[in-house]
Amino acid sequence: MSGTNSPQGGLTRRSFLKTTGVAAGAAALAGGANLTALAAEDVAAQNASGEQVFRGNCRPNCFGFCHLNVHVRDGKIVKTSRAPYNNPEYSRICQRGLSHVQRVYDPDRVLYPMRRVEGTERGAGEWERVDWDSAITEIAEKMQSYKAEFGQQAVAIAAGSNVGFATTFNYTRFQYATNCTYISTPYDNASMYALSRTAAGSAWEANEHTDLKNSKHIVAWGANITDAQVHSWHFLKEAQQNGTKITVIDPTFTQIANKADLWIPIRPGSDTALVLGIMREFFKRDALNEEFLAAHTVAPFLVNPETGLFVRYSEINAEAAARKAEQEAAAQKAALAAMEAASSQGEVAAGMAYQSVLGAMAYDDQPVVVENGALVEADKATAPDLFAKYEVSGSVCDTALTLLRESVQEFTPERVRELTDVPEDLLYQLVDICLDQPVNHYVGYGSQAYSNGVHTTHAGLTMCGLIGNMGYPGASWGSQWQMYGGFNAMYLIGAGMATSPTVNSLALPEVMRTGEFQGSPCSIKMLYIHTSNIVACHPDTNAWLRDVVGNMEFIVTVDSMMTDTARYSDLVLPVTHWFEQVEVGPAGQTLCMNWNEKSIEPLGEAKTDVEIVHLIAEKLGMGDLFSADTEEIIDELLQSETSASLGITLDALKEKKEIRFVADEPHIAFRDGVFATPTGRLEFYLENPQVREATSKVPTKEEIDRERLPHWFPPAEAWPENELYQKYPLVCMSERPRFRVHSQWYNVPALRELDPEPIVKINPVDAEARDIENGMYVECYNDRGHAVARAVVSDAVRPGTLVYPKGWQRSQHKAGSWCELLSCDYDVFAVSANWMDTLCEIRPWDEGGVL
Ligand SMILES: Nc1nc2c(c(=O)[nH]1)N[C@H]1C(S)=C(S)[C@@H](COP(=O)(O)OP(=O)(O)OC[C@H]3O[C@@H](n4cnc5c(=O)[nH]c(N)nc54)[C@H](O)[C@@H]3O)O[C@H]1N2
Ligand SMILES: Nc1nc2c(c(=O)[nH]1)N[C@H]1C(S)=C(S)[C@@H](COP(=O)(O)OP(=O)(O)OC[C@H]3O[C@@H](n4cnc5c(=O)[nH]c(N)nc54)[C@H](O)[C@@H]3O)O[C@H]1N2
Ligand code: SF4
Ligand SMILES: [Mo]
Repeated sequence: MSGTNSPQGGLTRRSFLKTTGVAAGAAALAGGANLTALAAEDVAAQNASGEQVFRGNCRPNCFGFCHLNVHVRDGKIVKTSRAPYNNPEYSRICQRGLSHVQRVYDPDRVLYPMRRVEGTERGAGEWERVDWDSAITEIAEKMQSYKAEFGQQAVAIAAGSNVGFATTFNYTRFQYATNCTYISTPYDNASMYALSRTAAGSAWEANEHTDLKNSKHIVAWGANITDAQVHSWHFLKEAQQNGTKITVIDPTFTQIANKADLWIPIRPGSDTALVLGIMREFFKRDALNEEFLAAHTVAPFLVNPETGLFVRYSEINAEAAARKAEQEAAAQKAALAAMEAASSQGEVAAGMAYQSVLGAMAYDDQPVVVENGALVEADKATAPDLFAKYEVSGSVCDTALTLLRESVQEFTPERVRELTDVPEDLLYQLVDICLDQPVNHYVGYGSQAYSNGVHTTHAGLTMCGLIGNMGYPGASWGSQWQMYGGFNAMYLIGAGMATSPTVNSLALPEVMRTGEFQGSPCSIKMLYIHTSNIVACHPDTNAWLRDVVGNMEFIVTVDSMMTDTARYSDLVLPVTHWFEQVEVGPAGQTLCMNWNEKSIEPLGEAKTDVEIVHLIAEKLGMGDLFSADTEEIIDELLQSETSASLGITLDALKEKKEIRFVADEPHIAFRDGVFATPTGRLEFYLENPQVREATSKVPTKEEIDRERLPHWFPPAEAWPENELYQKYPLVCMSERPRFRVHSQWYNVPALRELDPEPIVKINPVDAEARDIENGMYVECYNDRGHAVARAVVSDAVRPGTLVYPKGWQRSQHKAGSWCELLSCDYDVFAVSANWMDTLCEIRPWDEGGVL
């Protein structure tokens, strides 16, 4: 596929745009200075007609954070249009951004506090309007009475994936101050955890998208960029038009696969095996970047086979041992002093102070490497032996690189084919591509959506480390989005510290069923849910409804829409839509803090989250700790050295609308091979594998040992060797639809016209075997639940799999819902949801049930 062919009679798409200047086409297809001018003209013209235009920041978590013009006439939003980013390459809008009017004035909006009618079932949809004061009074009284009767942990707060700067962090402060249990939601954690533990990357750090043009190849691993990153697809397309080749690794022939130069179909859940096979080839072809490995990775470090730890200089040098003992004693002393100082704030705060001082202590005790046959401190070596073998205190030690080389040997091309279904010739082609640097491995969330997902990114970063394909323009692994972390963290803990636990939502059904968490009693009676549609979006809906909703005495949901989660609540509080309040969008792929003006007065009696928290806090007697003014909170959150150094202040945000929070541009992850890990290197070998978040599962010694290096194990459920496969032979995968972000925009007429109801895509072979015809209703089911949707029979779907666009409300399915099919199982280290690690069967269905 070549970028120079074009449907416009030999003109490239770029020159076509330049010569015609068609505004509509231009707005939809590309960014550029002339387009920004067009947008600005549009706004000026509208202003003349008496319309007011405000700056909105669109902030579902699609990672875009597009700047929008919100056009207001007579106090009503009449239109949204694209507003310029400072860097015009980022000025985008999509059909969701264009249809906000229908979202703001959606008949499903919650306009008043609503109470479930006494005596009716949760979910039955019988509501009565209550006034704000009684709603807030009930919340505050219930919080106090449950805590008094059952303990501090009895009230829990759960959040979803939407972020607003003041909204999110004010809730954290509230959770701390009221000492509530925090329900964490593990939505994209496998890849991010692998990134943080091996490279200390921030969130999902990778090279910025404006750098994609510098890559010779883009390899999209389980990344549905045309639909899940609509705002970023143009970067890939423009790169392709300039000669970059795109390879797609995906079980499904997706839209991006259709536009790629090469598609590598892969068995679901097997990416790690493919990466290990690539690494084996690197070793075999002697393709390693030895300078990078020696200077920027733990490759040359000797590993003690008895302990699994790096051999340290203090083990072989008496002087270093004495120095370390001294440092340890000093650290103990400092930690005890910190504990003492914090003791007035209670036992937990004192313990945390102790741990944090000890944890932050850096010892001058280098791992050792072998150079010219002798042991030296890693930082002193210039050309360490990457494959040294050395006896230390009676143990023969290998380097981390040797251990890696050994561990990938079983992944021969034949074995890789058996596991991944990728034939040898395609593997070799992929190896050639990986070596033809720089390569941007654009990694979506597909391969991490299985129980073994943490290892795809652990292996991927290791693979890039082996050949030095990172830290410079064009070379990267990941998909890039980050959140601003330089805010005033004291704001979160300034009103008090929580001692109540963090319970992962995947474990919550079990906690509610057993009343235990980590072996101790844990009784939760009340759940306050904000910025989340957990009933529609969380795995194993039936377990959630039965164990969590069923065992909860009181559920409050704060949303602007009557979502599934709101429906299964006792009290629903109406929150403002984004354009009815000021806020900062603090994250995204553009690496900016984004200002959002208030465009219109809140509809009905809607209030901001900040106002709601203020009201509850007031009733609890802590109103002075929680301002009702969002700007005040933003201002306080920006009181930090980092914000000052970046020039991020409330006034500057108001004026500039957008300020970058990352200095380099384009951002290059781990530029020049600098990593913020304890060793300052890419730690593909982990000395101390840790669980990401404590749950009731604890890893065994064997699991810890095997976790040190990236390794392959089959997905927990969706794998042919699983016995369940006999009964449920189809792997059930979701895809992000361009019509919704998760369940947001679910009821917007303009989008429903394009995408009216839940569908499921199935390969003709699987359809025929089950008498399923295109367009008929089908029921997908397993032991956990079912979902009914319309069948789309399509060759693009891999035989043995189903693909459904996600994000419908339960109430929009004819029966059941997609997340009923999913499991709450999780990997003990990653603690991340296994969205696609799901088996099911499918059969025809009619209105009355199964045909
Ligand atoms: N329009 C829209 N955009 C969104 C969102 C949305 O809801 N709607 N959600 C946002 C969020 S929070 C997220 S996390 C991102 C997700 O971004 P993506 O991960 O890019 O989105 P998905 O559509 O889930 O695409 C996953 C892809 O992985 C493939 N896949 C499944 N299993 C495997 C496997 O084992 N190996 C490989 N290589 N591929 C596999 C699927 O076929 C699919 O094409 O999207 C964000 N953007
Ligand atoms: N089957 C399947 N399910 C999945 C996935 C999958 O791949 N397959 N992917 C998962 C992933 S990666 C993610 S990130 C999750 C997302 O899961 P959620 O974050 O629960 O999804 P949303 O539907 O975006 O829900 C956000 C809710 O917050 C509300 N909201 C928006 N802004 C505000 C605000 O400022 N204040 C308040 N109070 N409410 C607000 C919206 O109206 C919406 O109802 O979905 C997960 N679910
Ligand atoms: S939904 Fe995402 S891509 Fe679309 S306008 Fe909003 S931020 Fe941009
Ligand atoms: Mo996500």
